[in-house]
Amino acid sequence: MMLKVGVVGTGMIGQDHIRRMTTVLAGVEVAAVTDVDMETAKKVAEGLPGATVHGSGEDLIADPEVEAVVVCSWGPTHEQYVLAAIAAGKQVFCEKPLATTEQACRRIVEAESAAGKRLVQVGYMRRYDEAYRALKAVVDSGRIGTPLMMHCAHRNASVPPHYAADMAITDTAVHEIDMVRWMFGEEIAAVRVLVPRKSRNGGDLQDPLFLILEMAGGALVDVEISVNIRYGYDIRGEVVGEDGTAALGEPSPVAVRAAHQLTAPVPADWRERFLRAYDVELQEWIDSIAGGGAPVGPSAWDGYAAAVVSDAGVAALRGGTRVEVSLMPRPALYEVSR
Ligand code: NAD
Ligand code: ISE
Repeated sequence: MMLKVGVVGTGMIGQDHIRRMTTVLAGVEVAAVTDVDMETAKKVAEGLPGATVHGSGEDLIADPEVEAVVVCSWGPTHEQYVLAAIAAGKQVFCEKPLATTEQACRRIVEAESAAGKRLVQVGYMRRYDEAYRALKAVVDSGRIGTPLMMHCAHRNASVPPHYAADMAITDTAVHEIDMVRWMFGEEIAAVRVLVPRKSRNGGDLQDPLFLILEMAGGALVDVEISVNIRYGYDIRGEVVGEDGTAALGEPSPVAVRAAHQLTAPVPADWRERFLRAYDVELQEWIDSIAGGGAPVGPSAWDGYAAAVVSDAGVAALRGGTRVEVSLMPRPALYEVSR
């Protein structure tokens, strides 16, 4: 049985997910694509024999050949496609963020709750990364005692020209916002954002930023966001517990000692660093929904909670103050998520 998927947005991650669905993963076929940039969509479809190129995301979602939808367009456009997929009763994997505002995510949560079954999964792939899973296993085992703090760094070598000021929080830090909710198994209660001296590499962006997330249980998480660090794509995380610490290992499988130097490659970007995590994430999604099942990965509720925290982060950045996070009551549909 092949699950027939339609992809909305054929940019960087859309093309990367199409590559993995056509050459790496099992049980899936890309049956349709669309993009507001029709030239790109048509070019991508040339490598997909039999795939239909649709003029809009809505047409693609309505196509009876399309059984499930993968949304890889820009964040502010996610809501319309996720809502259309829910209305059509089709499963939808939406790249992060679920949507770029709390209100948009709330509308998605409400629509899915009204449908009465899980139809949405959000692309928070750290939960599928081998290193993050190993780190969580240590934390959950109790070996380092109760976690007190976590130090995180999220460094991009560079970002594209359309990357706007708030995206350091809504598009980049949002990964750590989701990850710590999952890692600690609790919500984030408040956010502060500290602003260091500006990097000369960041143009008009306030880069880097330093977030402090207060967990509901009292632990503190700091997150360095650097989006023009130049030297590579570097993702770090260390949990400090009462009795020990545990950190993500170095991603490179090799370290070379030569000519009085110790060197190891640093990934170029997210595609390289999280290559396997994206594979596992999408394969698990495909396997969970094939044959009419429900997804078990990050839910619309997780997408909503992350958006509320990132909204609070943006307010904290603009106002220079500590901003508390207030979530709506969690609908019954999501009681078992996370
Ligand atoms: P991109 O700019 O390379 O591609 C986005 C594509 O969407 C473009 O081709 C654009 O023309 C298209 N598009 C824009 N509006 C559209 C609309 N209304 N309908 C259809 N297509 C539309 O960006 P990207 O880096 O591929 O990012 C896309 C999404 O994936 C973003 O939400 C981003 O946050 C997310 N992303 C996730 C990860 C991850 O690590 N999980 C990594 C990169 C990007
Ligand atoms: C991008 O959208 C991603 O999701 C990447 O994982 C992240 O590192 C980058 O900062 C975002 O812009």
